[in-house]
Amino acid sequence: MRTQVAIIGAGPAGLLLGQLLTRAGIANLIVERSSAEHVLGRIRAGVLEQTTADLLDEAGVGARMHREGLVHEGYELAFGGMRHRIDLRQLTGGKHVVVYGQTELTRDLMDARRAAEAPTVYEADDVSLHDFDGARPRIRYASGGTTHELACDFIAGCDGYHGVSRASVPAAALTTYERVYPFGWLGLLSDTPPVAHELVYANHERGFALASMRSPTRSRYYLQCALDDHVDRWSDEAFWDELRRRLDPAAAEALVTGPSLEKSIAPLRSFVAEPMRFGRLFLAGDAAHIVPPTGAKGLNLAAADVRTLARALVEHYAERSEAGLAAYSDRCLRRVWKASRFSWWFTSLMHRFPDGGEIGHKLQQAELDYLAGSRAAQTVMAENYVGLPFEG
Ligand code: RFL
Ligand code: PHB
Repeated sequence: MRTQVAIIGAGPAGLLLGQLLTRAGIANLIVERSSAEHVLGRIRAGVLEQTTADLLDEAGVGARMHREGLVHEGYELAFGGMRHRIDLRQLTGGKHVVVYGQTELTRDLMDARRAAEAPTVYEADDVSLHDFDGARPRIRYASGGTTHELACDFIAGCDGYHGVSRASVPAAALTTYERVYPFGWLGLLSDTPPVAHELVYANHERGFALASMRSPTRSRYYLQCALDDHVDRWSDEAFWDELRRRLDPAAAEALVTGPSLEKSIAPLRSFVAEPMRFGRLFLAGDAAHIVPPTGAKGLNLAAADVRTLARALVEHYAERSEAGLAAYSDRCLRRVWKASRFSWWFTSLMHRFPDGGEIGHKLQQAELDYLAGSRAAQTVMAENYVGLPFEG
């Protein structure tokens, strides 16, 4: 068996890369460890930068996002019992974000892939990568009780933080940078109207809270929790009570509660692996980097990597040029580090740190107060939140 680009992982990075390559006439095969249902069952990102939305259009999968996605021109910061609006449109010269769930985006990409009859192997076991430091890379995987080998020109490692791609690179060839935060996020999804029209990020002495949404009738809320906490310890009632305490009084009053559809805890981490290319293996998305979700950047960075990789591969096949492939890692990492910095900063500003003490909380309050009164500070925040422009 042979293809041009073997893609490991059918998350948003792998599916979007596959779609862009298929449209450009470049043969690709995706191998995914889980089932399609499992991939769709993971409740994750909700906020798309305008550049990500534009890329979905370019990939021909933007129609439902335009119909059902919610355009947000601002969001609110809650602290000290009040809410302060960050006006994205005014502060960035007309930019916005789109609230559209990762589940929906993944479903659109899966549908497009099926319609294009591009091959995906779900429930692939024992995926392994070979000879990617030479001219003839191969991948091997087991499916339906048989071992398959696939020769290819390039391998795209889109298999997330725990995937096999990054782990296959010799340790000495990668430098990794990591910070694990001393708390997690407990998320709850419910078929209740969102508490506000826009997202509310709350800094409270009991911990961070986020009010987000998936649609006018479906809400997504998060609470900062301890690292060793467990979902079983949180009844729906306990979740709603704690959320009410952390939101401003007006939001707490307006909150509509209901049974949870899903509850899960995610740890928070900053992680970057450098470089993002090793021979003919290219890492993209969470396989190469993780950001804490506070800045809503993870999915957007995955899309930005894929944009750069797809352009480089198209250029390679059309013009026999190595320039884009050679520049891939540096180009991506410049954006990755800026998004990592923003995500770290926003996380540090909004969460209660166990060892931060009272002074930590006071300093956060001062910075939030400054932010609320300074257009310059708000502009910095807004231009990072909507997504920095692409360079080159
Ligand atoms: P994924 O989505 O993890 O997909 C990787 C795929 O690879 C498969 N895989 C393998 N396949 C074959 N062989 C192996 N050995 C394999 N090992 C793994 C996996 O099964 C999976 O299907 O990575 P990808 O595609 O890079 O996409 C990244 C995004 O999913 C992630 O960055 C975002 O979800 C992060 N994120 C957010 N990003 C945003 O831009 N905006 C947000 O609002 C936002 N909110 C969030 C988030 C992530 C969260 N959690 C749970 C970490 C909120 C949360 C709570
Ligand atoms: C979400 O809706 O899941 C979401 C929104 C904004 C974030 C993180 C997660 O910063």
